[in-house]
Parts: sequence; C-alpha cells; structure tokens
Amino acid sequence: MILKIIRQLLGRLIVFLNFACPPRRKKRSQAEQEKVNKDTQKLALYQFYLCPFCIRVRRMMTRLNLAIECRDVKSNEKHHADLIAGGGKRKVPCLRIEDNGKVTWLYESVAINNYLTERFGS
Ligand SMILES: N[C@@H](CCC(=O)N[C@@H](CS)C(=O)NCC(=O)O)C(=O)O
Repeated sequence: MILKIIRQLLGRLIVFLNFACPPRRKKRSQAEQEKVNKDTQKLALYQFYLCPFCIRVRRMMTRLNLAIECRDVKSNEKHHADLIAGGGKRKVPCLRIEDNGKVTWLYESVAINNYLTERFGS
C-alpha cells in the first residue's frame, strides 16, 4: 500500500519534471515529417501514464517528433487484453510494430528507444 503510494507520487513527480523540461523536438521538412507521420501510424506504444520507463520512451518520441499512438493499459481493458494476447505479458512500455502485415511486440524502454532512434533519428 505504502509502496504503491510512493510509486504514484514518484510517477507524478517525473510526469511534472517531464512537462517542465520537455526535450527539444527534431525538425524536419514538411515532406519528411509527412513520411514519418505515415510510418508511425503503424506503431503503437502500450504504456502506463505514470510509469518512468514509459516516460523515457515518450520523451524520445517527443525528441524525435513522432506521433505514435499511446495506448494506456491501465485504463483501457481492450488495450490490456491486446498487449497480453499479442506481446505475451503485462509489462510496459511495449511497442507494437506493424510491418507489411507482420506484427512484432518490442519490450524494454532502452530497446524501444534504440529502435526509434535507428529508424527515425537520422
Ligand atoms: N526494464 C523495463 C522495466 C519496465 C517495468 O518495470 N515496467 C513496469 C511498470 S513501471 C511494469 O510493467 N510492471 C508490470 C505491472 O505493473 O503489472 C524497461 O526498461 O522497460
């Protein structure tokens, strides 16, 4: 119970710090950004709003200027069920990647950030 409260408070503090110190957004030409926006429609981040590891990924999304849909697993039962059915476990963050009809579920914030940086960072 106490641990849960501490986790909640810490999560809120990190959300606030993230809000107060947002990363600088990557700038692209309009054509490049449109292409990136199209590509990111095939991605979805399964997450909790207050999870520090999810905030780490959301910051990277802001830094790389990526409009990836965030699907909250705590407040939405369908997203929760989809994560478990597709990814295999209730752990966030998890990035759902659709590529030519094939779906991959990528866990671990560092692995997700590496993937996003490699794909959209240049
Ligand atoms: N090493 C992982 C840690 C992820 C993690 O611990 N996520 C927690 C939320 S902060 C989680 O999914 N816990 C499962 C649960 O609460 O059911 C990462 O960097 O992504």
